Amino acid sequence: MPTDPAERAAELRAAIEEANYRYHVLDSPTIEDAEYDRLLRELTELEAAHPELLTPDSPTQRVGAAPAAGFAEVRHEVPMLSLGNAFGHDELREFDARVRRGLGLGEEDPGIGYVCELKIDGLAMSLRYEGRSFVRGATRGDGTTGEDVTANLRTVRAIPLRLRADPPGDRLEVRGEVFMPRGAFAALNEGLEREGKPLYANARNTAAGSVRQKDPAVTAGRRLSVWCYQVVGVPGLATHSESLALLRELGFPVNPHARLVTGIDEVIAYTEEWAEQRRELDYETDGIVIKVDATDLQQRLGFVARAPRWATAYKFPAQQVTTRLEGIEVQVGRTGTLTPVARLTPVFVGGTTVRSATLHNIDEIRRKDLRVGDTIVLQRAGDVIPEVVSAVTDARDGSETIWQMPATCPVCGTPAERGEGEVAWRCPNPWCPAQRIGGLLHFTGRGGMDVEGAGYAVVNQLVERGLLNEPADLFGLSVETLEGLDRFARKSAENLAASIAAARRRPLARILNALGIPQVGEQTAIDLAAWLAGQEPRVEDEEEVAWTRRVADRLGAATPEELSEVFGIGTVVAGEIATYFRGEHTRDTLHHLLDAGVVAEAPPPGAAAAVDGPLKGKTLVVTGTLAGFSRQEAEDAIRAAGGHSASSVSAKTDYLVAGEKAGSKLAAAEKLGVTVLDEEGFRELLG
Ligand code: 3B8
Repeated sequence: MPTDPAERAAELRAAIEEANYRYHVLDSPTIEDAEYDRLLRELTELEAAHPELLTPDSPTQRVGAAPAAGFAEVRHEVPMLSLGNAFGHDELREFDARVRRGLGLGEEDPGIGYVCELKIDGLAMSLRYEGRSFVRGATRGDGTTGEDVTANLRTVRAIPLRLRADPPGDRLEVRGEVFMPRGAFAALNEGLEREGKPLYANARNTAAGSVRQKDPAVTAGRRLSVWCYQVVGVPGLATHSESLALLRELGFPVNPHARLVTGIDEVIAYTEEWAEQRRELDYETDGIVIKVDATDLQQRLGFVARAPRWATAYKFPAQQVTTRLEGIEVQVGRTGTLTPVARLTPVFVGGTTVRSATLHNIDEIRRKDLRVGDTIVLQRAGDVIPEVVSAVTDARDGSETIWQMPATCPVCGTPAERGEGEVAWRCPNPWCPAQRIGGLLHFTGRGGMDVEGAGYAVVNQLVERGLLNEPADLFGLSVETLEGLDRFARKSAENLAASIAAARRRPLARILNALGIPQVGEQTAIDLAAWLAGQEPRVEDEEEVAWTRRVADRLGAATPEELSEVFGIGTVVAGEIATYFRGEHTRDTLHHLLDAGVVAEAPPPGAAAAVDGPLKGKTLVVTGTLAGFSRQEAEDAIRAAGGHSASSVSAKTDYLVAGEKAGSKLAAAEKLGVTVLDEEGFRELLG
């Protein structure tokens, strides 16, 4: 053993890196866990005794300090796109036909070389290396801007902190999917169960939460892993297969089941092979990714909207199971909407244990003729929320009962109302506790002030104890108070207090969205913020506090006429917004927030300027389910193309994009003569 500490440190690092590589990349561990821990401990001690030997890419540096503020934004130089979807083999053949047509190939030409990969149900990440060192890890975010989660990703042992070989060029970006292995997820839930704590619903969301939480030590305990599948910006790679080989050489874990095949029939055979076999893997997959292998062909095919034309994601068919409808409960939302929710005998479907599923509204229950006590068919496809498909009428024995919507709000007892032509019943009582809790949760939620750790359990307790009556109260909660909550220890109370403190300053649009102004969703909040910033530009050197006050005053004085001039706001909504800000209750709410030290970040200059694109100046509404886009993706695609995504159909709407099960919005569009597009038409419009 060398006596020179520098030499010994190098030796230990090499041994630890080798062990990691053998474990995560080669899947053939050569040393015991105990030996690994011993090496790591020796290196830690050595570095403590000789701090000059410490390097940022040392394996001891996986668990570092939490970033002081929230996660910094990261702009992806090359956008992180998403994949189009193919459901069923016919759609796979259509994908192949599009590829061949795009390349000008005829029937007689040979099959395309495709790489088939398992589609890992995790989170897309970007990993950046300078020289051989891991320097930055970021989430996909909206594809253009993600979050810097380097400190958390360093704890993922499958991510090499140092490369095994020099990368081509001095900078390298690798993309891959971070996930929580089934085994790690099960172990985590078993631990929680023993402690009597609530369980996590599924591995993917738990992995997402683990990557986005504040303390790297917590992430380290979650045993996340990664499969890498893409190299960005390395010239001279002729095929995707070569990229995968390069990734392996550099020391990245590349899924061993990727396969190069020829022609779509072989792709289909691969999907069949994995449809069942995938259940034996220690990680969840929700489909197969198919990529044109040749890089020059990829370049010729290019991109549509925000997805490459040279790749697609085949989604495994939805899993269906049967279970029993034990009862129907009514939930009261933030706006008072009463939503019937099915209480089910728990079943495992699509990677999650499902205990409840929304039934949307009473009309839906009648249409499907669902009765309490029925055996029902439940379906869950990919990341889609579980859906009650139908009742198994043959299984009825006569004991089933027809359910009635309660006449009163189950929370406050106020008689429920249903507006003319509306499907939903509502609780009209603005003081209903359910609405208050819903409103507060909206305030603390992701699209709002994003207070990590202020979920239902916490908000509900705070409201019940009279500690949280209105949004501003949140900012007055002390660590001591929080420590008194059920299941709170000093550390969790401190963490929550820190995330509350961090939430004091948020972009103006997010604050506006957080308020839960009637009819104002994410997009309208963005438009309103841009307008306000134009009306009340922040003067150079002006404190944000002062600017926030000016903006609040301006809002309080806004007339319906002015508001209806704001891009994207119609006259009806303008009236509601003006009434809301004139209300005494709103004024109090805002003043209390300002007094509690809430400040708005000014939108960046030019935020209001429309993006140039095929949808510039157009307003679109998306309704129903689209096969190839989630709702968020469709709205992002509209904004990226310069368009405006609104939530309700009006005379100002240029297009309604109607997917499966489009309902009242489709009817409204037809009545107003608004052009209705199907998904295909929408894609064409996006160019
Ligand atoms: C291009 C290629 C997105 C992806 C991609 O296992 C692109 O390749 C992508 F725009 O999202 N979840 C994979 C997986 C995901 C993607 C991918 N390959 N294996 C996955």
